[in-house]
Amino acid sequence: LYSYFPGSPSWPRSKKSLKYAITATSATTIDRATLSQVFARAFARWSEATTLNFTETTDAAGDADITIGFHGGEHGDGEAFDGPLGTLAHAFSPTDGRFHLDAAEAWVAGGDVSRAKADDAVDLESVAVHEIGHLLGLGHSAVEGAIMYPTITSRTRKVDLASDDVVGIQSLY
Ligand code: TQI
Ligand code: CA
Ligand code: ZN
Ligand code: ZN
Repeated sequence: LYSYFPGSPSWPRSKKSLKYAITATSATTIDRATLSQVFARAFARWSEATTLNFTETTDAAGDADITIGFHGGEHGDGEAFDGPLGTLAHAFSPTDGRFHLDAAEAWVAGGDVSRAKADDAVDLESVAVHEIGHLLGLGHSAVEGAIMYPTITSRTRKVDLASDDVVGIQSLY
C-alpha cells in the first residue's frame, strides 16, 4: 500500500497548477531540449491521474514551485550524492520543491535503457516519475509494481503508475 510523509503534507488543494524549473544542468551532458521532454512526460503521468497540472518555467528559479537540478557529491543540503548507482536522486516532501539528481549516474534520457551499453545505465524518466511522487507527497509503497515501491533495477524502464499510486495520489488531492 501507498504511504505519505509524516503529517501527510501536500501542496495546497487550491493550487492546481504547479510550475517547475530545470535549473542546474551544467553537471550533465544531456541536452536541454531532451531534459524538457523527459520531465514533461514524467509530470504528465501524474497530471493524467489527478486534477493537477504542471508547466515548465524557464524564468530562472523565480516563480517555480519545483526546482530540478543535477549535482555531484556534497551539494549543500547535507544529503551528499555517492557516484554511480547507490542514491540516484532525491526529492523533498511538499512544499519544499527541491528535486536533485546525481550527476554521476549513467543517465539514459529518451533512449531504450534496456539496450544501453553501460551495466549501470539508469532510465531518467523512471526515476523522475518516482521522485515527482515524493514531491507531491507520496512516501514509499509496499506494492511491488507501484512506481513508489522503493527498488528499481538498473537498465529497466518503469514509468506507468500502478493503481496503488493512483489511489494514493487521488486520496491526497
Ligand atoms: N533515492 C531515494 C528515493 O527516492 C531517496 C529516499 C529514500 C527518499 N527515502 C526517501 C526520498 C523517502 C523521499 C522520501 O527513494 S534513490 C528509487 C527506487 C531512488 C530510488 O536514489 O534511492 C527510485 C531513486 F524507488 F526505485 F528505489 C529513484 Cl525509482
Ligand atoms: Ca549515485
Ligand atoms: Zn540534494
Ligand atoms: Zn523513493
